[in-house]
Amino acid sequence: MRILHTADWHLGKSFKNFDLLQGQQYALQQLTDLIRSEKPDVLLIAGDIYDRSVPPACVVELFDEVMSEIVLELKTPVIAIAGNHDSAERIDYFNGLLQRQGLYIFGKPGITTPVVLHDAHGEVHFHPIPYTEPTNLRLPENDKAYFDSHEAVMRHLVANITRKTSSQARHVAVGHAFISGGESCESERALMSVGGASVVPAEVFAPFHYTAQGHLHRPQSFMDGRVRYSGSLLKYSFSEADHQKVFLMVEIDGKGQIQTEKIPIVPKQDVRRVKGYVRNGLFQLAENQATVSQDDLLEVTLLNEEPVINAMEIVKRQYPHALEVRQPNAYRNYSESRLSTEQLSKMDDREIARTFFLRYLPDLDATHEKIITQIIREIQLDA
Ligand SMILES: [Mn+2]
Repeated sequence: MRILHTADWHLGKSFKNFDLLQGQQYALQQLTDLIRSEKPDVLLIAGDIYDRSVPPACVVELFDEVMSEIVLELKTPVIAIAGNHDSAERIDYFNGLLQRQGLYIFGKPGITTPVVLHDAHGEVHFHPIPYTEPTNLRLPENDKAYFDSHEAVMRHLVANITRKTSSQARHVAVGHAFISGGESCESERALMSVGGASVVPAEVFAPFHYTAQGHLHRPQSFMDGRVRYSGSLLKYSFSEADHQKVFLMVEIDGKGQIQTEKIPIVPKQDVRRVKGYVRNGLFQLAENQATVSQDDLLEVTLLNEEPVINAMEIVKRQYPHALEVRQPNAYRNYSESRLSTEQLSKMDDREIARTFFLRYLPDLDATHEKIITQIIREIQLDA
């Protein structure tokens, strides 16, 4: 059986106020094309379908369109779970009706009846384990107390599942957890945990032939590749600039052995970190930098050793999608040349202003000085 594994779509996410919906649509078009050409037996979405618990209507519409195409038109069943960004209750709406069409979407925890699919070797049981906060689930032995860690919750949920599993079938879990030793990045919202740890050891998923995980946005694997993160649909922070985002094609054979293939996702606009200078009011990339597309979403580090005023505006003239401009060297000399409180107390407002402007505008002339004096006088009159 061929299983297509994806996660962390975060539909509706914006990045530094830049709306990513078109980029998400572009990536999902690649997904539907892939399903059309490769005809996998099932698509798994391991949580964080949406970026927020109440996504805007246009975002729900995109998900609706993509699901209709995959499930109704391409006749490929989808098994999806809620992640920590999704609302468990909302994701669960119409669950019963949708299942009849082949869209299995689970929000609430504690499901012990698997979704059963067949191939030439027999049954494959898919076990959805939607994201659960430890404080959302009461202890079985004491219904007034809650679980105190993600590991305890996951061990409990997996034990409930394995108690009922058939040894004849092959088993695939779909989860959304932070696995111990996993590499995280800036766009994953920390998991809720009360005192206890938020991480879950990979061994907890040992009973399954394969576990399709969501939550960590870098593709990575554990336990000889039997527990895997597909990673997110797009790069959602500059800390992911070096990631290659993928869809995972997972082949499970008759014995439950796994083979995986990474299918790269081509971004509509890449997210990159670049270095450069502003000289004579123009931005230029540092010499060792690879070429940058006008469309790329950029974090720009200026190497100038003096502060650049309006740096963002200057960079954007060349790269309209610069989302952040950093100036780590600009204030390096600042503390040495800084005036002491004592020095400042001896200066009048005009002198302080003049010293400040001279730092940034070395060619301050008499006209500028006159304007500064005029403004200070007006402020003093107002006060
Ligand atoms: Mn996520």
